[in-house]
Amino acid sequence: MFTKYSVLWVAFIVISVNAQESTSLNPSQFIKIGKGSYYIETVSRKNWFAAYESCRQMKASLIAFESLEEWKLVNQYLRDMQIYRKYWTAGTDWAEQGKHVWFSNGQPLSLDIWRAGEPNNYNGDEHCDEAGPALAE
Ligand SMILES: [Ca+2]
Repeated sequence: MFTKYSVLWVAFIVISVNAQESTSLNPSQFIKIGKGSYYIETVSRKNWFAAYESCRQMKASLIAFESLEEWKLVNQYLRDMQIYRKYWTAGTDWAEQGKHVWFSNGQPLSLDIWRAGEPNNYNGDEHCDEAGPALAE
């Protein structure tokens, strides 16, 4: 079985080529949560495309949750680490407005895991879906 490598990247809402900050990617920093391996970037804020590009450089992808269980495990980890920031997922409706899919596998978003308002198209030009841990459960 292949290990799935997923990245949770702190979200930077503005879609701008100047939104990038340098970061030193270190694929050895993937951590095991449940059956997957995850890289959690909390410092370098990037727009969705720049974040995705950085994921691909590490042969990973922005996170596409496959099950409620995966989402619960990841968010429990984030709460345990006191990480409450919103992060990018692979969810987007760039291909067809209003139809949100996981960009990494083309599957429609079907899990009820989103913060209020998401998945959305913030400001009419964002097209990308952030997630983040609830403060308590
Ligand atoms: Ca959004």
